[in-house]
Amino acid sequence: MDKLIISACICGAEVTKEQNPNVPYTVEEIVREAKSAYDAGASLIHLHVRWDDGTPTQDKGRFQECIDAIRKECPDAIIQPSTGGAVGMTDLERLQSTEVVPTPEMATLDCGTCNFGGDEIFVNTDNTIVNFAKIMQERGIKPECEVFDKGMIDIAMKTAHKKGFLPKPIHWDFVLGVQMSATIRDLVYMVESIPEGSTWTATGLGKNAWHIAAATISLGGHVRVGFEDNLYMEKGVLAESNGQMVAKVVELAKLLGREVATPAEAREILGLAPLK
Ligand code: KMH
Ligand code: ZN
Repeated sequence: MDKLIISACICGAEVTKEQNPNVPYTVEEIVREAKSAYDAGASLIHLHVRWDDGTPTQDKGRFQECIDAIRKECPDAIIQPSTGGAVGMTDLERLQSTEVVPTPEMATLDCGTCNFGGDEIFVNTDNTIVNFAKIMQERGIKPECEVFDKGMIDIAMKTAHKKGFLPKPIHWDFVLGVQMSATIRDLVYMVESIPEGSTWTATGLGKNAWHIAAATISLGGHVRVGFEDNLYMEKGVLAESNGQMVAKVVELAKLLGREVATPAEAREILGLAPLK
């Protein structure tokens, strides 16, 4: 079994300080949260950014500022900007996060449209998926395919992969508990549905975070945790930082006998070039 890559989704676009005062908005807060996760054992930072008032943005300048500042504190972390942004953003807005310098090693590729609660719909048409994958390929960015249900695996394969813009081995992130439920059965179904040779990460929204993390560690996948997906350490106990959540995953890994990957080892597992 590969060593365990821990991804920290430190900020997200939807969660607020009203829900947990430790959710970061400003550049300083985003750096604080990235560093807490990195120091605790995360090798990958999945990044959304906000304006100081908490409004989500895909502004290229804001991404550049945050990534430059994170890089100073977490020199070898894999920084993976979101191209999902927030519900309602245009494709052009969303793609700005791939235009920072130097070009990101990875970025997310959302592989289908899904319900995001209430009247919110996160739109990713087949053409969007193909276009994003093509641009990432041209820029040398490795996609992490965000799949919110099994159908999105099929969509990714019959669109971007079939057209040659999403070559194997593909890296997937199973986001469970948004539109698909988040049982162990769901997780196993997703794992058994991806092409051979793939690598995968899983995350469970809210209360699903910890059983999905434990099962993922046991099944040989990689784990994502952080404020984007969950605000609690356990029922009724708010997380103080992303680092606290990463530390809980490190502890679970230790209990289950799985070693945690360094950023260099994570790059090797994901097929990324070593850091120069
Ligand atoms: N905030 C969601 C609408 C991603 O980062 O690519 C999209 C999202 C997925 O979080
Ligand atoms: Zn995200």
